[in-house]
Amino acid sequence: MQSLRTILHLDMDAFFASIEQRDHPELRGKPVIVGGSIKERGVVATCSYEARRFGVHSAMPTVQAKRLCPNGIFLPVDRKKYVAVSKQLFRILERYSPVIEPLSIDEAFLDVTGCEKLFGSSRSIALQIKQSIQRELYLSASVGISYNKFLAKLASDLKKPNGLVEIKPEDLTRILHPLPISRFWGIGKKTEEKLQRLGLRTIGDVARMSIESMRQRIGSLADHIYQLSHGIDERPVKAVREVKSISQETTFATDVTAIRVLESALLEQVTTIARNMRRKQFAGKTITLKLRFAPFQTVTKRHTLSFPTADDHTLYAAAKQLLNHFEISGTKAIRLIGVSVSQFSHISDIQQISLFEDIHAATKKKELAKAVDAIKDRFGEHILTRASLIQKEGQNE
Ligand code: TTP
Ligand code: MG
Repeated sequence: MQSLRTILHLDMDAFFASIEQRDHPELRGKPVIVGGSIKERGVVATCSYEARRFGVHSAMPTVQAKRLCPNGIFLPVDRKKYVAVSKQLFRILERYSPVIEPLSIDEAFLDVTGCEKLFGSSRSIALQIKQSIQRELYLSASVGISYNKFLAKLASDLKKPNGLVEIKPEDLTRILHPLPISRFWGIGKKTEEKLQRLGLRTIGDVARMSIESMRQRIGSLADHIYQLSHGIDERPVKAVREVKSISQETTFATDVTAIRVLESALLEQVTTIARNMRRKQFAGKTITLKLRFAPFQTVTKRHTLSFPTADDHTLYAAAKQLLNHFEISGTKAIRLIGVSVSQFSHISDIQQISLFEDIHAATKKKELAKAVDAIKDRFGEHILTRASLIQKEGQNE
């Protein structure tokens, strides 16, 4: 049974060419071709719909485009400008849903499930987005609406340019099944060829096959393709928000004065944060410690390391040092402790490990952290606990 979701897929129309037509009114209504030059054996990045009538399309050598459309207006790619417009586009989309998955410079999925109360029906949300883009950017977009990603993406392409198409469950046989198998989204050319060799031409042909014979003929991909042919696609819209920091906080049931209890809480928090960072492939430089003294005085201290890390030990050592700076004497009661790590880099960008670390030991530690993460992923967060945490739990008894 599929969960009920409402997903929009938005794709700008002739993106680079439309921006040029917007900025140069004399180009409107004309065949505009944006791409590399003939001299440099360039290819077409895109072209206006007027140029498409001549058979020009993306990735075609510009020399061939010139032959097909000799009176076309050929322009170079002004990538900086298009990236700036793309940023403005995504700012508009963010007003309508926090769950946005960009697919390219001019294309995104939006999960708008539950946004109906705020903005009206999914069709009305799509219309509002299209209108905002038109009013603010003077550009047109095509939007597809459906209950999953595959169908929403398909829908946005059905009435380009300036389209708005919704695919409902009852439309499957009418809209989906007559389409050629090249419209399956996310399957490679090889699989497509395999399906062709089986004599399957349309998505409907696939839907009518028995799943057993599909499995025999194309192996492990059979189930996925079969599901798509029946309009089933459970892939979620994956929001990529810029993560600026990862933090953890603990509010104690009773105010705490013992440093060991604070340290244990801190270790647990840092371990969780570090694991989360490794999962996201992040390494962070700045560690911020937050303490709330009873009744409600909150103080923070931060430290920036000379190198980014996702290592539990290094992060914990830094956090503990910050805690020591507070000189908790056992008299001041603490209600809340929290820690956050920020100033992230992507792990793949970090070539160097700390000069002060033994490389072998560092690798070992990383391997250990990876193994622990894998176990926790399988069995849950609380399966492995560090010795000092167990000690803390023992003390509490
Ligand atoms: P697309 O969305 O594929 O194309 P488009 O927006 O120009 O036209 P459509 O109305 O069919 O959506 O790609 C978006 C931009 O990405 C496009 O304007 C130019 C660039 N691009 C390339 O540079 N090379 C390519 O091969 C393709 C397909 C796109
Ligand atoms: Mg586009």
